[in-house]
Amino acid sequence: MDVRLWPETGKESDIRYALVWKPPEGALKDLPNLEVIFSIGAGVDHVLGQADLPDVPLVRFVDPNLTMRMTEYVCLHVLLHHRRMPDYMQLQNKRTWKEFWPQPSAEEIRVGILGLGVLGQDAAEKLKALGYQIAGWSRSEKSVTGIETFAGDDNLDAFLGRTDILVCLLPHTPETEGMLNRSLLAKLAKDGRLPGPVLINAGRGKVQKEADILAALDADDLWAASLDVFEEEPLPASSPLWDHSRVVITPHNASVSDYKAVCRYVLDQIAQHERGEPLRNIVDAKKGY
Ligand code: NDP
Ligand code: OXD
Repeated sequence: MDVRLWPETGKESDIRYALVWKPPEGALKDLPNLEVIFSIGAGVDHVLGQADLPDVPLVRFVDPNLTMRMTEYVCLHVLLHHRRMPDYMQLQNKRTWKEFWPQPSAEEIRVGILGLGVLGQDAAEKLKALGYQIAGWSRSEKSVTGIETFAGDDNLDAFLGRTDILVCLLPHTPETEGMLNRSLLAKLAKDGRLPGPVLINAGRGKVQKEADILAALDADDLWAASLDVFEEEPLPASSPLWDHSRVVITPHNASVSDYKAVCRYVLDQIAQHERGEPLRNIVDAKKGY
């Protein structure tokens, strides 16, 4: 295909498709023949936030490679806290051999996944295969074999009350903004087999309140956290999260879009569109994801 790299786009009327991550304001307006915007990421909050977004379908990235990478991240961090790796790494630094900390088995640990979409469902299935007790929470009712499902705000407290390790794979929307706050974290199970509840957020940083996460850690409402996304990215060097012994930080790379996979996906969707077939994974702008 004839590909132009912004801002060297040539004649604006030549452009029929745009492939974007975080487009600069105004980059997408004044393209009179634009038919589709493709997002390089699964999340589209930053695209929907554009002031002058053209009224054409916005297609998000949904791909087995992206899903697999996120599932790797989620399984890694659930296991990391369950098997107390941060503690063992500190002991290793001190050349200390300590054999015994209580080692509950996976089947004694209840993982709850906020957001039972493409990524949440795959992570749920793989964690289930490892033996964990899994539940998921979504906006609409779901039925997933072997997984307890909860839907809507009315069932959120029941979901939290049975959760030892909370995994957030929610998009950032007006409804989800700031929902990982003090009051939500205080509702996680207190009768689990780990020393306390664990939070893993690989959804979006604006879904969490970092000051509340720190307060919950101080108050023992949380025992540990793995955070891949932050209210401000990069996470400022001044953030106390960096120094917290029970917080694991990764730089928003839980699941990075693989460029070959993105190209395959976009070429395939364009071919379908040009054959007159419907596009897949169109974002619902009203829902925001
Ligand atoms: P999906 O759209 O497939 O799933 C989103 C899930 O969230 C759905 O189950 C949806 O419910 C649920 N949800 C959304 N809003 C609400 C709400 N208000 N109340 C309850 N449930 C809600 O998205 P993906 O699984 O593909 O991706 C999820 C997010 O992961 C992305 O939006 C992105 O922010 C993040 N991401 C992060 C990456 C990283 O590297 N850190 C990489 C890739 C994605 P329902 O099913 O009922 O619609
Ligand atoms: C995404 C991301 O949304 O990488 O795909 O955050």
